[in-house]
Amino acid sequence: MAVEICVKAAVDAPEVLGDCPFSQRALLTLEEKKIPYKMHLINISQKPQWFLEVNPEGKVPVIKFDDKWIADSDVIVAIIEDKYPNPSLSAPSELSSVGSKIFSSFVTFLKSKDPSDGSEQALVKELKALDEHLKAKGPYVNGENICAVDLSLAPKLYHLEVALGHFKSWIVPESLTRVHNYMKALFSRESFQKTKAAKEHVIAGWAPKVNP
Ligand SMILES: N[C@@H](CCC(=O)N[C@@H](CS)C(=O)NCC(=O)O)C(=O)O
Repeated sequence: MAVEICVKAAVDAPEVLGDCPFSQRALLTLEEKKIPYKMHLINISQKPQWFLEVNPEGKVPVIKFDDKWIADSDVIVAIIEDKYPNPSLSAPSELSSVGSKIFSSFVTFLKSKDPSDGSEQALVKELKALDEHLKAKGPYVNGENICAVDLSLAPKLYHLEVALGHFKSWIVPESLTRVHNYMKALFSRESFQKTKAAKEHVIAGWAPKVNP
């Protein structure tokens, strides 16, 4: 029986895949391991009763294994790795912190209305650190092969590119060539193309947070 997974529907089009980076991370893991799955799109502003019954916290993604629904992308990815070890996506534990502050720095900068609050510089600092890491170890975080850290970062970098491009006309500095190549490599993978939210849905998802 195919694995079942609940992911976010687009906020402005509940019949299509939405803009949740944690949902995409779980989908990317399934795709990279070629695990068949059945996807349920959850309208976050009108969660179905059956979904709240299996997952009272109400967050996506949740995945069903052995008749049990499991929440949280960290837990989901660990269980998938355990049950389906090939191809391995695991990486040494010291790599789990690579790029781990990029998403929160991006959100702070995206929401910032004060150009002098240092939020842009804070994001650039995190992206520079990633660039340095990739220079030493790339093209992916753990070298030649894609790993779970990349699959966590990929949707976040996509949101960063789309949302900062749209709301602030901002792009990752050209000097960070390894980050640019990394994003290109991630975004062009078949798994990413199959699981990404369309740009307009990413923008619609962030709009209420940028202009509350
Ligand atoms: N730590 C969770 C975060 C999941 C999460 O925040 N999901 C958001 C969508 S991107 C959600 O379900 N929000 C709906 C809600 O909080 O009601 C994970 O990694 O899975």
